[in-house]
Amino acid sequence: MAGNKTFTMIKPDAVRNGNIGNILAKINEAGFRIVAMKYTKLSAEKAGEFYAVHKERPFYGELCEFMSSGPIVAAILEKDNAVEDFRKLIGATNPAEAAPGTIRALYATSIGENAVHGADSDENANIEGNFHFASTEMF
Ligand code: 3AN
Repeated sequence: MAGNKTFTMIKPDAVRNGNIGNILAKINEAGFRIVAMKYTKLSAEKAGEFYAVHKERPFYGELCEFMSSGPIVAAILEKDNAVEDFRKLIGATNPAEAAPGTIRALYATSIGENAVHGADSDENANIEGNFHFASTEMF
């Protein structure tokens, strides 16, 4: 059965472009409840740890540099079928291929600087949520 929590980050490009409020509004309109949220900044080392699964990919260095280039908003979200529904809400990794109205179609600038992260499985949502939040910060 699909789980009811997912993990997201509003990435440094979207924060720099002033889109935190717009993105949170889309998340709320889509029926997600915010379980935990913080405005924070990843060190290059922490970004490297978070994206360790992509270590062998050619864009890993660029990705870690970008994700530590400015503040982000990290959040745990709750809704039935959260992981899949959130991936639909954010759209394809490449904004040029993201469906109209999705967060990446609206606010991403490139495949690397694509405005938001969304966990891709229940297992990763749990790992990523625990990476950013202690259980006492979840409501
Ligand atoms: P998604 O975030 O849609 O799950 P993944 O897991 O394939 O996509 O990639 C993780 C992150 O790595 C993406 N959000 C994006 O920022 C970056 N990325 C993916 N593909 C590329 C690429 N070809 N060039 C630069 N960055 C990329």
